[in-house]
Order: sequence, then C-alpha cells, then structure tokens
Amino acid sequence: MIQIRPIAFARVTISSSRTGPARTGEIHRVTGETDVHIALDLDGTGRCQVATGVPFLDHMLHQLASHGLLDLEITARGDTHIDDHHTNEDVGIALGQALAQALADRRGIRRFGHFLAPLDEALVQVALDCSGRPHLSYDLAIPAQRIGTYDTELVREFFVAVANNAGLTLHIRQLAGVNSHHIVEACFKAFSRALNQAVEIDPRRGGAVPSSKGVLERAGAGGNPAVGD
Ligand SMILES: [Mn+2]
Repeated sequence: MIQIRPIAFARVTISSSRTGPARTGEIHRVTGETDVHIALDLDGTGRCQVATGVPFLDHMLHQLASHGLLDLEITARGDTHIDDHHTNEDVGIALGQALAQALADRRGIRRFGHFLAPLDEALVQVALDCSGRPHLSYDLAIPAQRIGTYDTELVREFFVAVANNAGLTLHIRQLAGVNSHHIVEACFKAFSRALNQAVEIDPRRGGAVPSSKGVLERAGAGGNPAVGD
C-alpha cells in the first residue's frame, strides 16, 4: 500500500504591503485648460471618489478603483465647454504621474500583469509592464463616435497619457465586441486587473527591483516617450 505523506508546507508570513512604506501618489496639476487633483493608494480597497466633469470618464475611473483595488480620489475642473479633450488627457497625465510617484523605484512589485476581460459580447485583453519605458499599442475598434457625451477617440488619448506618465509598456487588444460601451468598459476592466497584478508586492522579491539590470528607469527621467500603433 502506498503511503501518502502529507506535504509539510513551510509556515510563511505574507507581509502585507501595508506594513511597508505607503505606496501613494498625489498630484495637483494646473494649466490654463484644467485643474486636476489626484490622490491614490496602490494598496487600497477600491474606495473611489471621482468627479471630472466628464460622466463616462467618471464611470471608467470607478472601474479602475474597483478592479484595480486602488483608493482613488480625483477632482478635475476643465474647459469642457469646448470639449472633453483637455480634461480627459490631463486626468490621464495626472493619473500616470500619481502612479509613477506611488511606484517610486518600483521595488518589490510583480512588474508584469495581464488580463482578458469579457463584458457580454466584448472581449478585451491588456498586457502591461511597469517597465519605466512608455509605450502604447492600441487596437480598439469602437463603432460609435460617442458614448453618452464622451468622444470615443478620447479612450486612446487617455491611455497615451497614462502610459507616457506612469512609464508603462501597455498593449490593448480587442478580441471581440460590438457595443461601444461594452468594448471600452471591458478595456478599462482589463487594464485595472492587469495593473492590480503588476503593482502587487511579490513577497519572494524581498523588496528588490524586479529587473535583471537592477534598475527600472522612471518615466520622465530622460526616456523617450513612444507610442506605437
Ligand atoms: Mn457601464
């Protein structure tokens, strides 16, 4: 008779990142076009207070907090009497800057994340690397020009701003989708889940920078922002 011995697992203490330094970012960015304040906590629980003056963007930022498990406060006042372009872009810029600040030198994180999010008929895949090197590949084909009052061209602009300012290598691929609201929301959900994976502290990393080079260059530190297709 084969005796099955129970496998003895070493007792491990998974240290919550709450016990480490706070991973928060706060940006107040004022231009002639917008005034954006963002505070975020990477180790949050999904608490969200956002008011950008762009209702559909608010709806998407709620996805980010909820599925990214970020605590997120955003207030924006912008020249939305012209259109939503500047406010959308500047929220993306400030969000990217707040993420970069919270990630600091990116020690201890998992670094990579990917997620495939279905929303009814829509299916969107996001793969990202908190590499410090900005890049966006984006292929959403959104059939409607507007969702509510939101111009769907602005989805790409938002992710350009986030990738450039957070130092993310970001690939967004649409595998299926007919309804514009579903496609964009699946994209934000996939991005949020992928980001949540990537910024999570890996206890086995021991606080080291997750790169064989030992350094992940921060966005805006002399890199050349690049945006692909
Ligand atoms: Mn929705």
